[in-house]
Amino acid sequence: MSINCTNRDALEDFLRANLKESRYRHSMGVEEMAVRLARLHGADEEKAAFAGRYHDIAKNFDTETMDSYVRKYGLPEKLIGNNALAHSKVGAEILEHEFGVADKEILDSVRYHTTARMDMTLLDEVIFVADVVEDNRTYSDLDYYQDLAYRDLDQACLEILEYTIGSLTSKGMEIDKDTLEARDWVVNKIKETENGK
Ligand code: DGI
Ligand code: FE
Ligand code: FE
Repeated sequence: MSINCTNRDALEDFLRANLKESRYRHSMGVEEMAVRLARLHGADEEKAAFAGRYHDIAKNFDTETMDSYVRKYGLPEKLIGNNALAHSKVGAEILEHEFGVADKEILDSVRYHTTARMDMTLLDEVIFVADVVEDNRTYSDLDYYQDLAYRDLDQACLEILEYTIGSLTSKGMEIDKDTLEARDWVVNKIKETENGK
């Protein structure tokens, strides 16, 4: 692997030390799925592997640790106490500032892997979808979503976003602006692709 990073061994140790066993397994699953999707859809396989492997590096921090990183890196105050949204932003900062990862595309794909965003890059889409369809996931429609991800990455993004928005809405939870913008953006992208056919 030739992704630039100051100390790959230390990064690997940090990942192992900070993830629970099941989260570590998930991360290996996302790496493998991200490579598969990158190959199928023409994204950079090395970047996909790296981003997939480390995307959840901050996921298992306790709230106090997460909040201290949110403050350390001057991230938005709304992330305080919100591990679900903070872990992707904090993860990208840790990769950049503590392990010298300089590749913006990798950092952004980690940063937006939870919410997605408008104008997603191909790598953003690969990581966003791989996170949800990796082989260790256990929900009942996994086969359907994997097949969709292999055939049509934009449509997979859309259906995952629709599912997330529906599920958060039914729980009365706030939907991040990036998630709503991502949905509108991908709807348009699909429309334009169909018109161009
Ligand atoms: O870290 P993973 O579990 O692998 O997956 P993830 O990074 O997609 O995180 C899923 C969590 O993020 C789940 O608890 C729902 C939450 N989430 C995703 N989009 C939004 C969101 N939470 C809020 N409040 N708003 C969102 O738009
Ligand atoms: Fe995550
Ligand atoms: Fe994940």
